[in-house]
Amino acid sequence: MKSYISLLIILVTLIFSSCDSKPEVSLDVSESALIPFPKEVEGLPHSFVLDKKTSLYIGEDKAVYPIGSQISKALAEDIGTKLPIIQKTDTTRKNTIHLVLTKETTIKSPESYTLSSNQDKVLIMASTPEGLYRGVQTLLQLMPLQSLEVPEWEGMVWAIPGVHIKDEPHYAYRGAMLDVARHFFEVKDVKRYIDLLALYKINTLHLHLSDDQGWRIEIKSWPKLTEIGGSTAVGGGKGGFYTQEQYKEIVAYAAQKYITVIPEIDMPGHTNAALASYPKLNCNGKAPDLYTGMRVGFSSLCVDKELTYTFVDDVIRELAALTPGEYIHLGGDESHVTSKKDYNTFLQTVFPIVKKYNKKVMGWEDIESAGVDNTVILQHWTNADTATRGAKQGTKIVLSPAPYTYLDMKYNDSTQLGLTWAGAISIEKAYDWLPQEALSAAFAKQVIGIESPLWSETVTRIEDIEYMAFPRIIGHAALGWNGEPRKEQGSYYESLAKELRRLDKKKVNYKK
Ligand code: TNX
Repeated sequence: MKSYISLLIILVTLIFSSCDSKPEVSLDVSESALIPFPKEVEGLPHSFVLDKKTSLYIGEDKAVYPIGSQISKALAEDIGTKLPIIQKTDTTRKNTIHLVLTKETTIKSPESYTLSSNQDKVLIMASTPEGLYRGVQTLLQLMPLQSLEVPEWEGMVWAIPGVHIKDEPHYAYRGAMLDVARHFFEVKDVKRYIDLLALYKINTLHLHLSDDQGWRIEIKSWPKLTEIGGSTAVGGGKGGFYTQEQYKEIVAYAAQKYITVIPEIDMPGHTNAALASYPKLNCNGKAPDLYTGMRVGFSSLCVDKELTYTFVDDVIRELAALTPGEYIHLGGDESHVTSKKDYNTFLQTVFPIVKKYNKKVMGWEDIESAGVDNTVILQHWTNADTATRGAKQGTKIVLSPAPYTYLDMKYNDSTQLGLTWAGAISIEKAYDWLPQEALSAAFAKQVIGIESPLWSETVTRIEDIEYMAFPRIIGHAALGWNGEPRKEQGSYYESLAKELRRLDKKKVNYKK
């Protein structure tokens, strides 16, 4: 009995001393760089202090486990130790971080979440794993860049400011497009881009998989597309392509970050690489040479040949099987050598093929002339009248107006990389525009979001991607989440200035 009592005394002392060992910290949330800025943020007086005994409660839903292990890993980079993951819900415990799936949320978007933190715990709640994932990105942005010195406690701590956040996106579609056709990028580079996009709650990656200069996705029924069509790039480099296995790996990697991949096979124009791979696809039966220049608008599939549609059917069938997302992007831009009549006939034959494989059509605004409906997403890039004609037919619209969103445009005259046809795009210009004014107000409801295209004529390495994309794409992500630039004096730019330190830590080659 006596020994039990002394054991109890020892235990109680231990518990108290471990409580004592937590210092009080009051970090102000305004010190954090929150981008996109959440819809509602209220600062609370007491911060949550992480230590070696902090644990992560993630509930029993299996879908949440990968999110838990991603946070644990991300925090480990700072605090040097991985939080233990507990597959239970018990929000009564102190010194805990919780991911809680709940049906009781009043907010409707699948990406909405709430995040509260105080001295006892951090609680992220959402009605979907996706919402939890977006909330986790906010939590990571609340972590200070360095551990804090707490003098009265004599030591360094990692803390998260006390806060109550309620958040949801304005636009459901927030995308990035990467052109892997003009220059090819390895799987690891695409993954690195995905990692960076996810930090800003971007949820769609559109891969431009084929163009005049290269065919980048293995199609098993037409192997020469990659063997020949994938063998070079702009400037005559070595090219490359994704095997279907590698492509699935990209899709799965993106899915862990709740990013949907939309594959694009551009047609009927931008098809020289395919035409060079198979003489029989050409109207005259002769294959053109591979093309390594930068011109656009000179190639077309042969609209009158039956084989063209067998080809397109095979490509879409194989691509649809690799695509968990709803949409396949058919390109459709700049078909300057296809007559308008042929262009429309071609697309009217191809739209039903996409439908047959249970996918929906996305295309550049140009495709509206073929007749489009409310299942179609039109991507507006250069001609508001064309996009408006599509919107009148009921389509959804994604905004990629070139003068604001084209990441391949130079920042200014002295930018080494990039093109100039849509004008220079400074960091400010990328952010300071009103998506709801891109088309007439009558169609504002059909606008589902914003996408930032990065064409790769001049971009050859991941460092170049990072340079052209960052930090402009952060502005696009914020615009897409908030719906408009935040008017509060300096607020976005102040956050961005802090955020750049986080990009430094991640060794991102952003534009200074
Ligand atoms: C226009 S945008 C294109 C691309 C080029 C890009 C260069 C669009 C639908 N077509 O083929 O790569 O300009 O900025």
